[in-house]
Amino acid sequence: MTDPSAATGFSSITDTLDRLAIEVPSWAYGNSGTRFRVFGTPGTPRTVEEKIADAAQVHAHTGLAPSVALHIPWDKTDDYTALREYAEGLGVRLGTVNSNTFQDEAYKFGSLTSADDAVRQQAVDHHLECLEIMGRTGSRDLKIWLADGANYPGQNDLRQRQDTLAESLRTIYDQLDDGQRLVLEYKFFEPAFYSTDVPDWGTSYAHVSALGEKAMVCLDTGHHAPGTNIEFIVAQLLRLGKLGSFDFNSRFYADDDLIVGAADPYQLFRIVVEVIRGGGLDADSEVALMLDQCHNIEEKVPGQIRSVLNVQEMTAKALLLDREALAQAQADNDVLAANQVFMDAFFTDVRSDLAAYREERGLPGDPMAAFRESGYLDRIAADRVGGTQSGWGA
Ligand code: LRH
Ligand code: MN
Ligand code: MN
Repeated sequence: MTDPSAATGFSSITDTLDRLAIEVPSWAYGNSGTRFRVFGTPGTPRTVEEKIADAAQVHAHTGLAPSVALHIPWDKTDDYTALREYAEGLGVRLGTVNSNTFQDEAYKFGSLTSADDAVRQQAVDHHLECLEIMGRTGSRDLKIWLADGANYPGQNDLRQRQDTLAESLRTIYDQLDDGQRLVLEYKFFEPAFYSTDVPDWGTSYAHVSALGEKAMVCLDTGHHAPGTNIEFIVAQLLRLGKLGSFDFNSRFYADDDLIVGAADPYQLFRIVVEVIRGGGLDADSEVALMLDQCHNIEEKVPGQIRSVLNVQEMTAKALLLDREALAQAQADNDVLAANQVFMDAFFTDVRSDLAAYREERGLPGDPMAAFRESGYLDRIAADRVGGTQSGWGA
């Protein structure tokens, strides 16, 4: 029998695929929703340990998600060393620590950008606490997303807030240990609708460049205006050596945080093509791939499994892009040939090759089916009764 993977060249990409690691967010396992309603799911975690146990299921079935991002204060605990050991006992690591200055009354008018020194100090102190936690969890990255901004023209002194932000970030940055990084996430709207203090990659880039080598940009795929060419931003930031991490998700309309690759798998493919082109999947790459998602109506653990599989599938297609043929067509200015080479990679069906690839590594060929058959969801629904289910914001 002929080897089916020979036709697609699949065997040439497995070394890179083996390196693919996608961090999952602890908050994906909690309940979430919209401002209209939060729907609960039976078996939703009540503690950070239960969130980590769910995340470990994603890794066990896919081999793709070896670490879990934490959110402080949502995942606060008394003993982070014990939490780290607990996670490692389940086969996963604790990853990025996400700060949170978007839910306290004190930050109604801003946090790291606030003109009020006491408020700003409170926000800085929160980040210093996150750094302390990172020391104990063994985390590399502190991720900062700010809700700071204004709803009305004239509300804030835009210039003051950039200056104050730079000062606040400097104070935090100076406390980073060797090997730790600060990643600054941008978002063009919400909850501030007129002006956001870190609205775009350029603003994030300006701040992290001023800080130094340990500061990088975080690109959340859901944080752009419709029609934005995100792969261009990826190419540019990689070129500048400042793409620290991704928050992957899909958006249909706003900052939906829906399953990555669900709205527009072709966009995800184009993004991954640029990640590979810029060395983001090389063995020495420090670009962190992470999901930033919530599952409002679907089951959360299989929602996360589907998500990491979507990234894996688009990565396989992107790795199969015939770069030589593409370079030739580009050099010839053969627009249609170049586009065809590109589309051929996107339309290559890698699903059976990926199933075989997983089985060769002792993983289920169909992780979604294997998880469903494992009975895990029934077990957690039965076990996790009582207590308060965690959710986005708790
Ligand atoms: C808000 C947001 C942001 C953060 C997350 C915790 O937009 O989705 O992307 O990373 O909340
Ligand atoms: Mn995000
Ligand atoms: Mn977001």
